[in-house]
Amino acid sequence: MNEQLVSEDTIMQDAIRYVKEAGTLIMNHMRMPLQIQEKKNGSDLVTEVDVQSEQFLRERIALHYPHHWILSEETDGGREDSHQALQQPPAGYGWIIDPIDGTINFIHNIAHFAISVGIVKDGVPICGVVYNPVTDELYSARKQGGAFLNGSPIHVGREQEICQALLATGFQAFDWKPNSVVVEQIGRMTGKVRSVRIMGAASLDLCLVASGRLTGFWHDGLYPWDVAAGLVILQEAGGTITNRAGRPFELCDNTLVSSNLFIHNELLSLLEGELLQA
Ligand code: 2AM
Ligand code: CA
Repeated sequence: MNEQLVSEDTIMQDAIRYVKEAGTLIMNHMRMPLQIQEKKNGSDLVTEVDVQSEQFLRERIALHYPHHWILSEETDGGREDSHQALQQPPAGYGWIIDPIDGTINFIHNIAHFAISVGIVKDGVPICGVVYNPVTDELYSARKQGGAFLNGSPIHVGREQEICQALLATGFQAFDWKPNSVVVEQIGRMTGKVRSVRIMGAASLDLCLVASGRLTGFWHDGLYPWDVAAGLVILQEAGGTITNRAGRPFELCDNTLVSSNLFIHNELLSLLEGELLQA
């Protein structure tokens, strides 16, 4: 097949197929003994299942789309420049993969982890697929094509007031410490928003905002593979995603603030005054 002639709809359907197959691979390892390795510390972990899921996805993509580039956590995450890899993204189509987002949840048998596959064209995210193989929930979106959960359209929530907002955030692995900026941020939210959750899988958390279960999600220090798919799904569901300065979110940004749009400015204001720059 001439891949130049393949439609984006076909690419999207293939992404869904590969992600579901990776989900089966992961489920076959659940509740089995795992080989767990520390990457940088005891909160930054990888299992052989992360690696197998990634290899599987990379092989599938390389076989069917040999001219598309791939950026994935376990292959590219060790590079010092990986966070900035997309500041000048390669031309053409690229796949940005997290083979298991929410690895700590996976290790602890908590059903909140996902395979996340985002597709970009000339640096612009155009498709996103996020699949939780335990709940069998598959979120998908194509730019200007709407967002879906298992094929049904989804939309962000209607909460207009910050006091009605259920938010989520999370810790980057190295920021799990007593004086963490996240602890201070959560402190700012107390008494002002309905509550704050720490669910542990950024791609899925973005999809929870997209489907109106959460009102907003913020997180510092994420990588392109945590975000590329959820970004498209959230935007197609009517949500907004910026950095903490309020500018449109870019994949190499170090801060992320997402919401149903109505509460966005108030959320940014609550987060204002932080030490970290966007
Ligand atoms: P992971 O499970 O793939 O590591 C937890 O708040 C969220 O942040 C998860 O999506 C987690 O992804 C991500 N995260 C935390 N530390 C990370 C790191 N060092 N590299 C990549 N993603 C990280
Ligand atoms: Ca991961």
